[in-house]
Amino acid sequence: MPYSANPTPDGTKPVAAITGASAGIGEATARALAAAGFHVVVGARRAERIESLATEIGGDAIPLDVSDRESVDAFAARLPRLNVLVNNAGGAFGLEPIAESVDEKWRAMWETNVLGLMMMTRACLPALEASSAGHIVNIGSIAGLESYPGGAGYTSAKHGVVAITETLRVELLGKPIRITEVDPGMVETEFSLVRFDGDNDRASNVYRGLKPLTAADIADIIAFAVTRPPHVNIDHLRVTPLAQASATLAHRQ
Ligand code: 8X3
Repeated sequence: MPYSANPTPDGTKPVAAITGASAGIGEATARALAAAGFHVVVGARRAERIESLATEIGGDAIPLDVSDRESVDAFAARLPRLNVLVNNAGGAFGLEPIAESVDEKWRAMWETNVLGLMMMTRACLPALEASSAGHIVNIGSIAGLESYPGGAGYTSAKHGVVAITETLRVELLGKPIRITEVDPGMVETEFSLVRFDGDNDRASNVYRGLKPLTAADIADIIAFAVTRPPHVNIDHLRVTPLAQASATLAHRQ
């Protein structure tokens, strides 16, 4: 990993907080940012997982449910300082057409992907600004740029993330806080297993016959974005496997 965190004025390690860090992109990002010289604070609901990850990378673990305001505020209050916030927590639940929408699944998608991201951002903005070199990285999705059958609960939430990122870009103009959105296509993580409620066959079928991205591929890109010089803002990155041209068009062997 060739990336190196920008130095802080007092020589201490910059702090990065990552939500949804118990697995997948969040976990891989925690490792990548620790390797780049950040002190990493990992948050997720699954406490044992983040505790062992924090021990491994020399960081801290704080239990976090981004859909619960008290949990979000308690997490933010425990951060000593903060340079980078990676809003990664979220996910898709189900693939039903709108005519068969399940209210609880939609509610869960909006609460984690949209409200959770907003509450984390709001709670962390003062510390990010105080750092004089803050950076918010929102993990969106190709589903925030396109729509596909059965995807509306997730695509509408991720379209919301795009709007939030763009709004932050203009609202934060003049403040020392960078804002980046990374929009991955197919990444083989627990994502599809969660979407299909643990159905292994359905989940593995998503990646059948092609080489998907790995969580480490996305973590590498996040590490690149947050280690650019402080005056460089990467607004937006759409990242897919070579074999995926759009949310609905992939080349399979
Ligand atoms: C995951 C990408 O296309 O399954 O964020 O919605 S997709």
